[in-house]
Amino acid sequence: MKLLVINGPNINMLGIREPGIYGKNSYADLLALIEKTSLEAGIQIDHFQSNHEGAIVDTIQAAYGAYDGIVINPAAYTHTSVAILDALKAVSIPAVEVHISDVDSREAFRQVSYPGMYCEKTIKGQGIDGYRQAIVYLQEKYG
Ligand code: CA2
Repeated sequence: MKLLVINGPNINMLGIREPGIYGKNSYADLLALIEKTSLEAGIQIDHFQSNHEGAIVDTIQAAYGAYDGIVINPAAYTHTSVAILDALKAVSIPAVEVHISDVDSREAFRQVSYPGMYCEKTIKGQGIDGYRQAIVYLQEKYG
C-alpha cells in the first residue's frame, strides 16, 4: 500500500510560534513521526508540503493511479479551497483530513472545511499524532 501525506501552507513553520495552539513539535518532528509510522506499518508513505494552492491541486491530480490513500492537512486552504475539494473528488482516492489543533473550538471561519466534504474522516485536536491515527485508519481499512 502507498499513502501520500499532503500539508498546506505554513505547516513547515510548526513549532516556531503559537505552541499553545499547535504544540511544540516542529515540521521535522512531524516528518520523523510519519517515517516511524511507515516503518511500523510496513507501508510506503510519501509526503508533500506547499504554500501554494495550485501545487497542492497538481499533487493530488498526480496521485491518481499512484496512491491508495491520502492524508491531508490543507491548513488555511481548508476553509477556502473548492479547488482542493474538486481535485480530491476528481481522483477519488480514499482520504482522511487532519488538523493539529481543535478547529471546532477556534474562530467561526475555521468551522467550515471544503476538502473535508470529500474526506471520509477528519481527525482534529490530536496534535501531530493525528497523522499517525489517519495512516493507521487507512491501512486498517484499505491495506
Ligand atoms: O490545526 C490545523 O492543523 C490547521 O490546519 C493549521 C492551519 C490553520 O490555518 C487551520 O485553521 C488549522 C495553520 C498552519 C500552521 O500555521 C502556523 C501558525 C503559526 C506558527 C506556525 C504555524
